[in-house]
Amino acid sequence: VCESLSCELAGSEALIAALEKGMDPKKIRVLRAPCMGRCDTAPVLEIGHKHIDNATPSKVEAALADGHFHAEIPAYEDFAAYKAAGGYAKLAELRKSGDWEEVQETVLASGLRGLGGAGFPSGRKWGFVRANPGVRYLAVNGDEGEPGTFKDRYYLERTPHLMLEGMLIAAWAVEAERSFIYMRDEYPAVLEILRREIKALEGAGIILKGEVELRRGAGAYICGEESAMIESIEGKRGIPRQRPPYVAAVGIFDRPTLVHNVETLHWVTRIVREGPEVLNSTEKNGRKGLRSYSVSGRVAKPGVYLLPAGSTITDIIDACGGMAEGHAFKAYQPGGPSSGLLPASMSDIPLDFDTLQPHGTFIGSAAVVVLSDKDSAKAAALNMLRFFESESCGQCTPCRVGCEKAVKLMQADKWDAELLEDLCQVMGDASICGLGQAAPNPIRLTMKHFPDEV
Ligand code: FMN
Repeated sequence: VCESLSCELAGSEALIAALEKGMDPKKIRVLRAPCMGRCDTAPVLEIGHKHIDNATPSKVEAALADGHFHAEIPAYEDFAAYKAAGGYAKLAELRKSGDWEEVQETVLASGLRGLGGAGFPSGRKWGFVRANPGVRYLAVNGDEGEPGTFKDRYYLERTPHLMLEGMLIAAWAVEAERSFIYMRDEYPAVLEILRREIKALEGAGIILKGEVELRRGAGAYICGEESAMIESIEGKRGIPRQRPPYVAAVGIFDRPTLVHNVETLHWVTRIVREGPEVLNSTEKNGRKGLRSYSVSGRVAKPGVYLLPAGSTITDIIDACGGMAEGHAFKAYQPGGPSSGLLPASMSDIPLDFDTLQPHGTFIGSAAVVVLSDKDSAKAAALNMLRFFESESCGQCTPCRVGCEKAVKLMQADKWDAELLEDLCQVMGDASICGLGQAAPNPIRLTMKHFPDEV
């Protein structure tokens, strides 16, 4: 049963209690597992590889009686349909007579920035990778482990070839010999789609056998951090590397490696095929571009919404058909648990790269969770820190011990603000990677904006 924030808001605790009470423990074991990336249909659980959306005990009983625990493959645009609509023509043209610097210019002109969370300008990264001699590699980051994020799944379950062609264009641009797709095992339908479509690409002679390798993740959030992902691809335990050297110089099997998020590559195809205007012609609140917001929590229609990058939470809630019935807007998580919580009074900030930093937070992968007057900011912050505690890889002490201590301190009726701030300082300054560095955000923002609750 998924227990991350959106599922908790939708009643995952009551669901777990009901399942534990009603099921035969000799036959059924209930496990907690954040986050399944289906926050738009919370609460969610998985039996084998079958997902139960908007789960209830009776739906679980029916699924158990049915006995089929396989993933359901949605209808999607397959190779034949994509090719018939002009897909892979651009790749063929580039491979034949393209100038990689021209393509890099187009990508830079579009303003495309990494959509895995860090927001690094994508075209510039290509230059860094190319500057290193080599056999070079490419890795697609499909770990999507940040609770509240489900945009990569959304695109892969509909138009997988936009990512695949973008991956091959980027691989061509940096002269990568092989591409590795690191895909979380929580997305069995996506894994099956990719298996089929990579085979179709091999069959059509667009890639050689083995040129693109599909690797399964095993449920660790830390394996989305690019250097930990590379360790995992190499067959080792996924823990972040010390940097420098950066993965653009020393990546998979010590070779220069280009790492991109799934959605970033989806846009590479669209930019190369449709021109940089596909992104840079949209302007709102002084911000350029588009952003795929994964929206869940107390809104009428949760889902992935492609909106101008300058959208505020008010625009986003409007796009979702307003608040869920009976709920009044209280607070929001702008970009995953690493971004913490902001109050409804701060609803006029464009939710884009760079706009949230002055407020002590960031957009990350744009995983927006909306909280209402029925919800507790304190409980939400605790949920976020519990996630970090369980997902800390344990390599560095500030994160491993810090997350655990923070959870203990946050369980008190009244938070010890001074001690927590001291802890936040150490975690932020001294953790090796972004997990421990950003884990203080929910603590600090909750103390700042919801002092009465803590
Ligand atoms: N990037 C992703 O694309 N997917 C993830 O699931 C993901 N998880 C991360 C988890 C942690 C703890 C950290 C610190 C970073 C994570 N990232 C994730 C960001 C990656 O390290 C990296 O910046 C990104 O994959 C680069 O691709 P992009 O430039 O296309 O965004």
